[in-house]
Amino acid sequence: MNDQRAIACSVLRGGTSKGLYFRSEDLPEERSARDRVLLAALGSPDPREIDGMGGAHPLTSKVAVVRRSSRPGTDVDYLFLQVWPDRPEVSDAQNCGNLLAGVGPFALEEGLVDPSGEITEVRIWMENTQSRAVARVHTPGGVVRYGGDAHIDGVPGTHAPIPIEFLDVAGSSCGALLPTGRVRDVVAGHEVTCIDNGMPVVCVRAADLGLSGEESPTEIEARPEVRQRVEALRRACGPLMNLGDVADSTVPKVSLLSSARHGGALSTQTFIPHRVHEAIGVFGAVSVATACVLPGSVAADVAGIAPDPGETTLDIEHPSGYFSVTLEVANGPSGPTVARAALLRTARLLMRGAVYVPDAIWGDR
Ligand code: NQM
Repeated sequence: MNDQRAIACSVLRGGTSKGLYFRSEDLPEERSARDRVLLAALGSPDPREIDGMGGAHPLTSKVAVVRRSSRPGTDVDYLFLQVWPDRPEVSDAQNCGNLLAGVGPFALEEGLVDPSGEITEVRIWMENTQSRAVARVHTPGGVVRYGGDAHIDGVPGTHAPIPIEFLDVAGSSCGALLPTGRVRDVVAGHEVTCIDNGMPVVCVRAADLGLSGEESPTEIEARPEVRQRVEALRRACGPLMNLGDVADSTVPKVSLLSSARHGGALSTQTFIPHRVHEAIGVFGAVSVATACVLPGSVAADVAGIAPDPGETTLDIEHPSGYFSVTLEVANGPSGPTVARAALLRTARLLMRGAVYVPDAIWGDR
């Protein structure tokens, strides 16, 4: 036996992110021990995460912790943890709808859920936001099928579709869909819409930050004055969104909006919150799409659409394509409300085995 501890682990691509998936019982129960183990497993803190499995970017330095659920009508509980590549911190402050796409396949592979027919419905409790998702995973012959003809922008090739549905994500982090109580505010001199339909997001016009909306993530990240203004705006919005001091938090995200260029509802460039997303997060897209259907919001102004009540699908453009979000819009007493959101992701099992951390990190030998 060597001087390392083996921990059962799978690596999956979930949507446009990638992460390590663990069964909850395979990690230390105590939080600081768990975080120490995860930092070692991913190789953080180190901008290259060279001594671990992390991918040196927030989108590839992620963890999903999954267990059989004891909640009625729920199959598994899913906890998302963001492992910062460059600082020794593990955060549960936000959810991740991309890693969520891998939870169904992982639960089936691990025997936490039994396959049922061609398509298995996996009912997932999302611990970070105390809300539910239902994912439909292809399981012909009782095994997960990863291959298929569904394409999502930001991922090469095609894979089996995993449709996911959300019913109750509004206000799950901020306490209300519109946490400031208004559809539009002026913060730090900018008109914004602060919204939380699964992810706290500040919507602001790209033009207000001096951008055309066509810059790539690399080009935006190379402009320190834009980064500083976005961060100042984000920190000012945090307390107004019931998130308190957000200096060290991964939320809210800031989505810069401009007119659609490829026939979608609008175009986005999203700070998550310090790097610029190559695409857009799942709940980030749901929140921006929801803002588009709320009259008077900054997003509705930019999108210029007025969807009828019922089911509507909005294509949210982002730097590597677009993200389709289907919303069930109803007319409430104080304007339109969104009762349900649905979208399509894919996922793929990449590795199944054990990840190693030094014994001294685990601390029991
Ligand atoms: O918004 C990036 C991602 C995410 C989170 C981020 C996500 C979501 O693309 O649900 O998926 O905004 O931190 O994985």
